[in-house]
Amino acid sequence: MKHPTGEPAALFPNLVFHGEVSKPSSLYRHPYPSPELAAEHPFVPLDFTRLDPDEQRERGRRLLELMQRRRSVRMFSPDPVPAELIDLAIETASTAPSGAHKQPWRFVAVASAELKARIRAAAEEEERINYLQNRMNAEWQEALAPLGTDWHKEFLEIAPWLVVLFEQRYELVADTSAEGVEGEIRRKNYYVKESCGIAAGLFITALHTMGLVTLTHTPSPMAFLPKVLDRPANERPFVLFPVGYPLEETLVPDLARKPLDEVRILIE
Ligand code: IYR
Repeated sequence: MKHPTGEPAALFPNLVFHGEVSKPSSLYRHPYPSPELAAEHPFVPLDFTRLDPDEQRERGRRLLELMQRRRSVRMFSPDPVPAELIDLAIETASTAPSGAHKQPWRFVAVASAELKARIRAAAEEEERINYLQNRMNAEWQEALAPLGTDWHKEFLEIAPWLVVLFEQRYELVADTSAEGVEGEIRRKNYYVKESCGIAAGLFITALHTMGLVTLTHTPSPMAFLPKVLDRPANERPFVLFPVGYPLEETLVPDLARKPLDEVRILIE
């Protein structure tokens, strides 16, 4: 049997699809893309393979089992991580859907000991105020108590990589409005936080898949990051991810995740 996408079934015996594929014309009175749109912006065929139901369940279970073992880590080993793995995670993150496909993110990956030291010093200066001078109110500090965080951020110097995800609040594009005009104009980005949040999730998933650990760290406020990393005015720090391996015998808080019933309401 030949797969509906044309993939030879023999190569992927467990991917064989046994059902019927609906033809768009039988279901939709308004085709997408419309012929007018397709004439102006040519579309390409979707690269998609329907999986066998057993295969779907198996993949879903395996991913869940893998992700259930992900933990945020605060005790990093100084062991090096090749830049190639960081690049793979960033490229995976960059597959995230984004508002109007603007991909409003920039990942700055820092391995420089000098820069990491400056980032640690600046982060600790802010966190000292948060924790010791009560910039975080009592309720907030109480919520954090079981995590045992404090103003010390040694891991920012010890982890082999610090990856800072910047959100691009707008885009700067070359002004080509008239001949001889030079300069840049602002173009809006859309759903920037949502887009960057999804990219961050994919980044974390990619790192975990590769056997690396990270922490979703937001030293607050993060205004020092664009200065230290020399980022343009359209970029704001979104999350700082230390990335590496955990120290031997690392301890993490004994947290449980909400069971399915507490996070899902099923309406059939
Ligand atoms: N930014 C501080 C405080 C902090 C806040 C939250 I919400 C956390 O989940 C963890 C820490 C810090 O990094 O220590």
